[in-house]
Amino acid sequence: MTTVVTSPLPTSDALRTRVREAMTAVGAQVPLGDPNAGGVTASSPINGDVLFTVAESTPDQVDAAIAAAAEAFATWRTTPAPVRGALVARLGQLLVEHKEEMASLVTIEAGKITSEALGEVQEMIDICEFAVGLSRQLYGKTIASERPGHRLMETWHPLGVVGVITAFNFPVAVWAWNTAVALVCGDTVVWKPSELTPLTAIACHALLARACADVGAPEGVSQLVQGGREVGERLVEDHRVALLSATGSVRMGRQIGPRVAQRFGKALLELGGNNAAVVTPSADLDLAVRGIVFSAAGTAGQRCTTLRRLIVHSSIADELVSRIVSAYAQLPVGDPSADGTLVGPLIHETSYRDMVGALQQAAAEGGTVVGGERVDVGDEGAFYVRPAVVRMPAQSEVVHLETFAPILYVMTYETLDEAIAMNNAVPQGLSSAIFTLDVREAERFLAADGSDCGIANVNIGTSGAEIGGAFGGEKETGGGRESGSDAWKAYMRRATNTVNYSSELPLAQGVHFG
Ligand code: UN1
Repeated sequence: MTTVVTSPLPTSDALRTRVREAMTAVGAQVPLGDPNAGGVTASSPINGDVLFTVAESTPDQVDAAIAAAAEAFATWRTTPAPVRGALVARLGQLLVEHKEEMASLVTIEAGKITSEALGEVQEMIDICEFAVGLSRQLYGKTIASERPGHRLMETWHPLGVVGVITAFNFPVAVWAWNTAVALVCGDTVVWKPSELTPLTAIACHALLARACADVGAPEGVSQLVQGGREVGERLVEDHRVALLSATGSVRMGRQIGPRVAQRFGKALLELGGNNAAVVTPSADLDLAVRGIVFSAAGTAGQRCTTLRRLIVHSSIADELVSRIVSAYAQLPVGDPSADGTLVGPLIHETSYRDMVGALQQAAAEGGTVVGGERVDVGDEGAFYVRPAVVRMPAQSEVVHLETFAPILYVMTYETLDEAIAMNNAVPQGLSSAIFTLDVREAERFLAADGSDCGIANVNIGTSGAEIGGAFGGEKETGGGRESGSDAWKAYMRRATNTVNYSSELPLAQGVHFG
């Protein structure tokens, strides 16, 4: 039996009060409209109600935001990188000071449980720290020249205005991955957050504006525009946007990628995932169950890194599934802001309908569904579900789809080759994992003919990556890399420089000319 931990849910008035308190604490001055006014509606999946409205950016405002970012770029790009780092350091400090208020906004707008919302803000703090260090390490290479008296090197320079389009499920961290790195790289940013999370965006932006004022950086380095597809399209089409970094569905990426390429802009795409974990006979099942349950049911299945497919050796499948099912039965579902809740709401009704549709299709394709029911929280407008485990006879059509909800499809395998082939058989290639205590199996999974994903883990789940690594995936996931490692290179332009300090002019490749 699932325990619903909170009844009744907080009222809309209580949620509005929490929003006002958090916004005031972070210094966000933006007036929030009446829930019935037009514009971008700020609702909460906690109870499904519209809490406020936020003005949608007009085409002129989007144009002005891009122009202001382009203007700020002219001075920001020549500001020394460690000085740019000081801005990001200040942003990081402000995030530390306001961690709880920011997390509370994430919980209200995205429905994340408190611990995960705090984790998301921590992810912002972490990337700020990383970017500050990076601000002293934007290094190029010196390469041995084939010519005497010549120096051959690479230098990295700021790229320009970076357009950032983010999704509802990581309403603040993904902005921070892009913005912290872009700012130290000398770029300026125009951000279009998800229409579902306008408030967290206003709060982030207010903190960055404060950081700019505190360190004397031009406020124009960061711009916020609000709205839906049309607003995003302006960023996609505008030649002043040198890099468009977009997180969202494969469908969205298919539209954005070619259009940015058409104008020879750069695109960094972080699209869907359909992540699998392979569990081999040698696996530590206690550890595997914990990793699987967090990855599959955490964030109510709404991470792009969520574990959606379990590929388990036939000899341990029954035991593993029964342990997962009993762990699921103990997951408290309900108000994400209440202590003890582990599974919060789906973002909206469409998500719930998609989940119902996928489970029906899975059953039609021969699947056995456990869980997946809607949980009654006493509010018709909110969509809470029990995470579902579905035993599938094979990896059929529905398993190839990414349904943004807590559905874990379980399939069995006999040989590791077969398991790896199943891992790689979906169109997306974001994250993957293997649970094994056999070093040969682990290494095989990570090898060139192993997992084809951008992330491949051993003995941890598919979600919850640290910021220090590059984040992103292959195939329909879009190929982009954000966050740590050398992902910064996507935010800069590279120049190859050859300096001749001799008094001769030897040509490369031994060419003689005159
Ligand atoms: C996303 O869902 O778009 O690895 C990002 C994770 C998080 C980021 C997820 N650090 O699950």
